[in-house]
Amino acid sequence: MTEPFAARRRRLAGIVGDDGIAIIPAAVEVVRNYDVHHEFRQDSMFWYLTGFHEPDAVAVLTPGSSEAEYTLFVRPKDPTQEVWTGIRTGPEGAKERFGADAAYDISELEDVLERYVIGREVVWYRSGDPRLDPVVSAVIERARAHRERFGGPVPSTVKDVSVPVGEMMLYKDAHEAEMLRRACELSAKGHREAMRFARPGQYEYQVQAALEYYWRLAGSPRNGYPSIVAAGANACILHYVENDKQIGEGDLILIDAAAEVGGYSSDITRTFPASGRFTGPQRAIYEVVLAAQRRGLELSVPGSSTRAVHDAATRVLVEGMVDLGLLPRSVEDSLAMHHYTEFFMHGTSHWLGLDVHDRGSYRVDGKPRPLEPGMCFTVEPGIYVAPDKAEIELTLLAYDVDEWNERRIRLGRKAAAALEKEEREKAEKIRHEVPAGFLGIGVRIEDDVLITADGHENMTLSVPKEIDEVEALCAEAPTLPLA
Ligand SMILES: [Mn+2]
Repeated sequence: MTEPFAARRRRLAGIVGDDGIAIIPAAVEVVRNYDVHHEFRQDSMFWYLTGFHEPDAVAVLTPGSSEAEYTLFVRPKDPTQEVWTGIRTGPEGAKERFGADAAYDISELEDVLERYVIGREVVWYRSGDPRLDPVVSAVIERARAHRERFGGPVPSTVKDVSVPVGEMMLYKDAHEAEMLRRACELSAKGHREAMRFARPGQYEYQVQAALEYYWRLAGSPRNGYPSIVAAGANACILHYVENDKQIGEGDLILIDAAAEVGGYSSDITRTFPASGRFTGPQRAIYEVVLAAQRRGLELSVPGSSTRAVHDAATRVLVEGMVDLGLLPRSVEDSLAMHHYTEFFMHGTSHWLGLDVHDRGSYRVDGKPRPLEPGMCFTVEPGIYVAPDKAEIELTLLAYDVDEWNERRIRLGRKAAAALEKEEREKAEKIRHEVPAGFLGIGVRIEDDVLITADGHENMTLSVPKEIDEVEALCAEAPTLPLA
């Protein structure tokens, strides 16, 4: 299967043009401990353009070149090494099976690049790769020296190639939509089994095993990101991945976990009671988060924006927080003074694709980016009442996030932070007692949507989230044997 990759390279080549060259590195292997590497995961942008799965590779596009418009640099064939670490494609294979016009041993990269950049004015490269940065700099430097002697154009500009590729990646093609759908459906199956399987007394990692068993069995080789299985107050730690605590009788279990299919990740969060029944306070918080999530989904339509989704979901959360006594002031004050960040401290949405937090800009021309068909993102409001929030201090200072962001650009990050601190210190503070029954409750509900011509497709709808449906599924017998 080389066609979707070739089509993407043609589009990027159109942007790079005959006076440019694009250099895109693969991911590198990372040492975990002596003689052992972390599980290898290909760089998403490199994969998007090449479909090539090995580390230590570089893709180069030179549009209009008579020699080769697409070149892959790869690890050489090496029978001794291959016995230890697996079959390598090698340069010949890169041409035959991955559509490269030319392919070289990665050790020839600098020599060949030196030839390739001559006559090209723009180098499309995202700096930050510690192996490749010095190579690209050296090659540009030598091209300048070459021009002084022989004349001709010189690479005078370096542009971030991840900007145009990020724009491309934002609009999912039919193949990508299908992969995402499959990742979502398969991930959903694991979540449904987790609701059946989990019960008090188990360890969080045992529930994790049930989820991941399903994914592997259903054909996903790997998780999209480290699974979060958080019981009780652990749910208030946003990126909790220890997953090693015992599940208590009255705990809610928050699971934020999903599998990858064809490199594409789903991203699902559900929160359900270990005992199978929500308590009163858990139900109260859950209903607020669910209402906020529904509101966010309503706004997940063409012409809207992830900002509009966030603002609308946040308002519903704040109405609930004020109603439940989590916050003392009016809804308008709590919004303007951002008091809700005590309990809701993250965004509602992020792009989703090959990366669980996919590339692509959230704003264009200084404004929230309008949603368009093919865009894929999450809708995931939450409320987290950490156990140490029995009494909170709130600052009576209204501010506009956009204004503060603008100030950060104008003054610089450090000066803006100092000013912010000063304003906060000057402002009046109040103390508020949080109703004790809510302490230690954390709830997040997250679905994945794909924007369509007239609305959206919710790809993770098959995991229940209505309270009675969640309780009904928790009451079902697990299909996996309990420990
Ligand atoms: Mn997410």
